[in-house]
Amino acid sequence: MLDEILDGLMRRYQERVPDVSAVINAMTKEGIIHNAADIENDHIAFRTMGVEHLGVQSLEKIFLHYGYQKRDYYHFKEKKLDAWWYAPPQDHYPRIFASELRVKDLSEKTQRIIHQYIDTVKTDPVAHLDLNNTKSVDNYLHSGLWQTPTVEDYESLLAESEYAAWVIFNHYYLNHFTISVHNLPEGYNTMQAFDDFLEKHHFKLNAAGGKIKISPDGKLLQSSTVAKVIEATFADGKKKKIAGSYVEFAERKILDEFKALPKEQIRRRHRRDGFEAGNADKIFESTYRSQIGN
Ligand code: OOG
Ligand code: NI
Repeated sequence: MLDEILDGLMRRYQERVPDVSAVINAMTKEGIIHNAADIENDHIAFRTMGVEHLGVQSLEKIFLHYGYQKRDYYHFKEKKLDAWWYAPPQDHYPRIFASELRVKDLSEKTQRIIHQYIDTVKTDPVAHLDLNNTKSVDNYLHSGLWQTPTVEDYESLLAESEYAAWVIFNHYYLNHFTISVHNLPEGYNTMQAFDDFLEKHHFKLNAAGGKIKISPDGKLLQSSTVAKVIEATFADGKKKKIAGSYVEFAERKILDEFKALPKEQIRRRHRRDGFEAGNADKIFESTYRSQIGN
């Protein structure tokens, strides 16, 4: 059942983000993998509006129902975001990183614009879902929760919070999936080696804070492509090129106490788990104008 929900998320995401297929094709052509099924999905990420009825406490109910466990909390002061990560019920499922915008911390004007859209949602939509019905969950995750914004509103939001603008337009569409690089063949199994491969194939990487984001313990390394620019149609029929979604890459190094284990015995629990606020802060910028060059 969880498989159906994750497959549905990945299918729409792959349709919307050409870099997904492009990266998988490049990896297959190079002989790094046989096919997409060989890729370990490290985590997927969602963005939400942090208000009553919406936000992480609403969305998380879906994943808690399917056996995910809530783990650490992260705060992003400048970006006015909160986030949590969730451990999957089994190792072959991706972790989840879910963030929400602290709407109350924004200017009055921005709050007014946001509420103009989201106030049509009067109660927690997830509370009304039959969570055992994978079809209705899948539908929910791909439904427009509120009306498509006008270009003017979108641009006003963009000026104060790029995240706010992204969520108002994209709703809960998957923000990214993440390829684990540490289990790839030799020559591609470090973040640097994988980034070299990506750049050789002309993928543009998010350079905020450097292309490779490294946790203070040195054990979680992350990179991401810059979001694909999509031609979006707004409420008034006006079109504008805006940020869509992106692809992320992660290398999780083996924890010191398991360094001596033979390679074939290494499992997820032997590697650095969780996330890192300093890395995440820069990865958020994969959809920012400063990175997509829009
Ligand atoms: C999430 C950014 C953070 C990570 O792995 O730390 C992140 C986002 O852009 O919504 O993905
Ligand atoms: Ni991520």
